[in-house]
Amino acid sequence: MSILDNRPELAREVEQVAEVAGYLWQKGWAERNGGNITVNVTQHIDDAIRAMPAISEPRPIGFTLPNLKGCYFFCKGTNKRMRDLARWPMDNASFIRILDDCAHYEIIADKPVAPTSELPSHLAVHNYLIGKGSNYKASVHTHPIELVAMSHCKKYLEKDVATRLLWSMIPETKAFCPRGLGIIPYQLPSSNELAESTIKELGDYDVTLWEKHGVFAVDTDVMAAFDQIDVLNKSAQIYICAKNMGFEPDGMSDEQMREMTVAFNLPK
Ligand code: 2HA
Ligand code: ZN
Repeated sequence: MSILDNRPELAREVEQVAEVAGYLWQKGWAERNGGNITVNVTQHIDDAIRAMPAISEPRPIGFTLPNLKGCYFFCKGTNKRMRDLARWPMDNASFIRILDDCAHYEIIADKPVAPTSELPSHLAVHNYLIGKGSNYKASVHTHPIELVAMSHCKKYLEKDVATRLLWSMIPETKAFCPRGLGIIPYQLPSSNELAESTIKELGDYDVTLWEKHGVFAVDTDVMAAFDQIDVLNKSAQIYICAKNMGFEPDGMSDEQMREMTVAFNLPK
């Protein structure tokens, strides 16, 4: 028996997570247990799921997150590998229920796989998204090689320097990542400080770059969050490829960027 039996919409969410997990591994962005994914699946939860007994004790989230009352999430497991999540999603992730105190969660299915070490930051982000009435349901954290490499240089950590550079490498980047790349100065992984600074930047950006660590992206679903990271990292690869050929790429001119922005009706 699985929670996914006779629940095609929920099963589809899990399939999408598994598909993205496979991409993250194939791209070399998910060494060992690197990265995590959480999806707010509350819209697919029925009364039978609400009545399901917990298969773990209540565990503290670390924050009180009032907008998550009654919410359910599908979360990659801590210490689990993306490449395993791709093949066996229900052995490497679990569904959790947020308890009414909004400060604890419990695992409900299928197996008692403890959620990601970044659960506090992921849940705090979901709490923030719900609070602002967003339709975003998925968050993805991963370690894209070229973007992380760029985050080791102070120049690219100045506000919107990397955004402008990456947008100018290929016209589609601004079209498909119109809010650009927010920058989060280095913080300890899994820390509340990292969660808090990520949330601040998500007011202006869908994708944030954690200095010397990785990216954290949000979007309507897991595939869309992955696509934004993929598009940005592709631009980073083009930039680095040009540098490796021995020249500084010109990038699209300001005029070409303006033309694009108008033609695709993008934010300034
Ligand atoms: O969960 O990438 O930052 C593995 C990580 C933590
Ligand atoms: Zn990480």
